Amino acid sequence: METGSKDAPPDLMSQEIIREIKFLRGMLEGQLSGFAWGELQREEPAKVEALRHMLSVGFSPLLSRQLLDKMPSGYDLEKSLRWLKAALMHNLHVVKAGDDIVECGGVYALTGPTGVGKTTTVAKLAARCTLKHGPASLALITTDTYRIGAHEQLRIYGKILGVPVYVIKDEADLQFTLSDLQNKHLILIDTVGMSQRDRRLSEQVALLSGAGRSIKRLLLLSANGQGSTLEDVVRSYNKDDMDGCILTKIDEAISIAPALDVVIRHKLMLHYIANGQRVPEDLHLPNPVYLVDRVLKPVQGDSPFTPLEAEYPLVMAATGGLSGVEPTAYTEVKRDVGALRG
Ligand SMILES: Nc1nc2c(ncn2[C@@H]2O[C@H](COP(=O)(O)OP(=O)(O)OP(=O)(O)O)[C@@H](O)[C@H]2O)c(=O)[nH]1
Ligand SMILES: [Mg+2]
Repeated sequence: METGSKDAPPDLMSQEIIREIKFLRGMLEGQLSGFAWGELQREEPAKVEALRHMLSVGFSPLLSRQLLDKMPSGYDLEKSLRWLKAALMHNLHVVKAGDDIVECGGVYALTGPTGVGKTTTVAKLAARCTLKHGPASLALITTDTYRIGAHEQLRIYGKILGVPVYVIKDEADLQFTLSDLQNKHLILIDTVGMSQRDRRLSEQVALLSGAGRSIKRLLLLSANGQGSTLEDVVRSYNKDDMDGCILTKIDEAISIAPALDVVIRHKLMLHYIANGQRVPEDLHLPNPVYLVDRVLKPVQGDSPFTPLEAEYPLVMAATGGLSGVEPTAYTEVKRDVGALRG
């Protein structure tokens, strides 16, 4: 292999050397992962099968590896899949019936990227609340003053339900409106759809955190989104400021693994799932048994995104390797899945 010409300036030469070292390192990691995979396959075939299954349904190599590392040795395939289901359920935090938004009340802002279903979900929640506690128990607020006619969508829902809709312009306006609505059981704030890469996102955060009455923030994640995009959304919306999430468009997702993966790894409390456009029918409290059952169902048909048998070690190598090779993890599954052993 050539390591640059003698005449190349020193900066260019060192860049070339670094590139080659990286290339060699990648090759070495690939080979080591191949060995590790082969060894694991010999010693723990059921673990490898479970790992392959997780990857093939769309879980990230990071979560797959973290869970499989915790799986006790010596299980057969059936037992390992049962353990996997239990571990996923254990790590999926869901709101239980009776503790949900409609029941408990409060002030909730629904945030998230454009078109994820914020306004529709506000309408679904509002309809539920109206049915349960009456229209007087509820108020709707929208911060969407940017786009022409944007608040009309919410106004129409408000009109149908007999619930007032307030359009607020700034922090002071929000504060004033909230203090006027102290007697309401539930206040839902529909926010402007914004790309997670939009710099105005910090303005939105300031608006919501500046208002006096404490506003709980829920992040809406579209279950049909790609794993890395969902990851980017959760990071940009600062998961630590969030009081949980709602998964929308479950009905459109071929696999809900990327969405559940993000929810599990970031320990987001899952409040609801939405599985269609109908208001109010297509909103449900999350059922972990159903979700985990569905997520582990093999993805139908051939997908060009599913690795071939021989490619699994490469996938693991490219994303941090098998056990023994430290992943560049930004989060960890910290809850003790060890409690499930035995
Ligand atoms: N299939 C499906 N469609 C949904 C779901 N939730 C919302 N939608 C549809 O997604 C589209 C966008 O929904 P909106 O509620 O306007 O989304 P939004 O987040 O308010 O959009 P912006 O305000 O533009 O950011 C509409 O056509 C909804 O009917 C769902 O769970 N499943
Ligand atoms: Mg909207």
